[in-house]
Amino acid sequence: SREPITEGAVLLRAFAAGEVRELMQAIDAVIAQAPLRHMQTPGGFRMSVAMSNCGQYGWVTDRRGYRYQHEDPLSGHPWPGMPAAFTQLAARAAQEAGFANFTPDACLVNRYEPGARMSLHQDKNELDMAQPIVSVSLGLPATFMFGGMERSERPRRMRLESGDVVVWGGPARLLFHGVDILAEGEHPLTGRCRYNLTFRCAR
Ligand code: MD5
Ligand code: FE
Repeated sequence: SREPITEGAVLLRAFAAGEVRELMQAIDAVIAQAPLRHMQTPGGFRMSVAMSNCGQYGWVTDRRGYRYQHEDPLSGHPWPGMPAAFTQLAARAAQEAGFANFTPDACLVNRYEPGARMSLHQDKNELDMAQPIVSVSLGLPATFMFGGMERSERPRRMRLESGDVVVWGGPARLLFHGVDILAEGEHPLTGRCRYNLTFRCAR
């Protein structure tokens, strides 16, 4: 089903539900090459979400700031390639939401364990804000929060479950958003974790 969330954002409920096992296998292959790690914010805090990347560019943060880079700072090698199953899913989802020819060059892999969260932020390290971001939720459910163009706006809350895909484009591309503290749980395919894939056009 295609459910509008707010102007520019579309929830494709269970869009990837039939592919969770295959996507998790592809994630395992990516993180075998580029391990999940807790990055540091520019302010010196350790992120509770563990992250890795695949594709031409990867999103990183450390004391020097937020940026995209071609190499994994842990290894000095390029990030693993984007699995075909990822590229195809992202393009199909974007198409469904009205964005033809979406070809992401970056995929951020987020792993939330119980207690992990992501505080309100905007994604604005990408060059072309006309390109949407496609987000795929896998495993344990989470409460996603999205607000307005200013941090002060009180966010709306929405439950995201395994296989749900959200396409954030147009006026929704720069909304403040985050993920509430993940609750305890166990999922048959991901264990005690929620994974989120976010597909972006970085350059
Ligand atoms: C997550 N990740 O569930 C989310 C999914 C991140 C992040 O926020 O930066 O890794 S991406 C949701 C998103 C992307 C771009 C814009 C908006 C939401 N939005 O305008 O609300 O781990
Ligand atoms: Fe974000």
